Amino acid sequence: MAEFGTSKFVKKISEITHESYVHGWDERNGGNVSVRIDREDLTGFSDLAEVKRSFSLGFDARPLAKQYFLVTGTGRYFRNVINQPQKDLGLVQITADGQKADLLWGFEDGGLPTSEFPSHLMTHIERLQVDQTHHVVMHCHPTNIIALSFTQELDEAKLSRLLWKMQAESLVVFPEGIGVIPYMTPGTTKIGRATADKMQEFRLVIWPHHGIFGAGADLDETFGLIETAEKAATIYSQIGAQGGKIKQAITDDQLRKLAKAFGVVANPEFL
Ligand code: 2HA
Ligand code: ZN
Repeated sequence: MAEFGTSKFVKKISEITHESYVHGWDERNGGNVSVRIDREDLTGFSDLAEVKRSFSLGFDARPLAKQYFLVTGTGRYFRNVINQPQKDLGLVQITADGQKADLLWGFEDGGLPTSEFPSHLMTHIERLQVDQTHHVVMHCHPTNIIALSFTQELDEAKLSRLLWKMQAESLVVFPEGIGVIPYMTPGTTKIGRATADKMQEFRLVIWPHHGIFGAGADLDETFGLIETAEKAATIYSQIGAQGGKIKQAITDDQLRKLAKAFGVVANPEFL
């Protein structure tokens, strides 16, 4: 394992990318993560005074002007981040005019932020409107969620209810349900806009035939959110593997009791 310096964010993002890889959700360069870091939490990054390079963002990120993001690099492999975080991660600051990102640390061998950086930043903008504690956006390729996007209708109510009913945990962890966008070409501002629009209502958004986007307060919470949805989808796959016949299931009434017991409000459009 590499020396992480003293930033707790570099250590944590390295651990989470490795875990996601081990789960099988980040083949090759699949997946990307960004963490918004508050100014007072920048301790542990050496020498932030100098702008090393600048990247054009391709959209107006003015709502995030001056904000700092630790982000994975385009083309980089999640399985490697833990061994070379200074190459595969970069700390950038959005410029005052919202047009560019200034590199302050990392990407030491010439790297650039993930191709999905527009989707990440647009999502950060929307999540901040809903919840100021939100700092993390994570994208990866969880196998069973992707499989669902082939076998199920791309309908938010139906997908949310299916995932809620696969285990008692789902409704408690994502009571608002799960969003879904139509299939689109990745790495574009168009898919970024569609994802961010869904993030006004949801913290999880399925990219059909591709993967998932999750958002949350910190890396543990965001990864846990994706893990919970993928666990539910895995149970659905296993039910299929066991013959697909459901003898007994969680009822709507049981979901309502669950929500009440855990003090969460289930999306009233879905339940
Ligand atoms: O970072 O997963 O969607 C590679 C991808 C693009
Ligand atoms: Zn992807």
